[in-house]
Amino acid sequence: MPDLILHTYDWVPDAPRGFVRDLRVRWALEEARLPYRVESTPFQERGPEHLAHQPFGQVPWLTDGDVSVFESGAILLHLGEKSPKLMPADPRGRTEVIEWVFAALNSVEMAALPWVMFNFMGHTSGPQWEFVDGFVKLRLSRMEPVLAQREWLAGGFSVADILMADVLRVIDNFNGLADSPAARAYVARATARPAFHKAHADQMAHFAKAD
Ligand SMILES: N[C@@H](CCC(=O)N[C@@H](CS)C(=O)NCC(=O)O)C(=O)O
Repeated sequence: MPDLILHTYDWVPDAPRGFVRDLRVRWALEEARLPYRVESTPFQERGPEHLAHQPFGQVPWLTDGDVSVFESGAILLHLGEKSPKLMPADPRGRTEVIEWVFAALNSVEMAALPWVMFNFMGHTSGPQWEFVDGFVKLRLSRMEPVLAQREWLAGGFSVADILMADVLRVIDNFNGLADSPAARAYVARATARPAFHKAHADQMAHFAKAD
């Protein structure tokens, strides 16, 4: 039995399928070819067992033997220690990956999340929308020259790219990368990887099982 267990919901509504953050973890596990299995936790009832592992009642979390990790960024850094395919071992390379992991989550996803929610609610006009949209556009405009100059964020492909590409692909889903050709090309490059395809297909199949 593999020690690595990815925990995700047993079911989610159609809209977020293909975007639930367990995909980030599946993707990393597939890139590194680490053996793992998936266990489900109820979407409807988030009981004490769930909250003991993920205090916000969210997914994903990962158990690795008797270690339990929540937050997709923390999970990917944990997995990064297990494979040079996810994070280089040398201190400089590691630090570069870690900084881009935080940038993906704390600089780009932080701006993208309200933008996605506004889109989801169809609230795409008016001063609040202009503010949120301007914030995302500013972040994208800063990412554009970075992504135009390199294939991957920190040398070779790493967990930083899994996170950044996953964040950008949500923006792309609402056509938010129309003026960001380098970001679009980066998302296309990252999601062309076989490990992404497997992770995406597995997530879709997992939630479909519960329909
Ligand atoms: N910062 C967390 C966010 C986790 C998160 O938002 N998970 C979503 C699924 S993608 C969730 O569980 N949503 C249900 C909820 O918030 O109640 C992470 O990156 O792991």
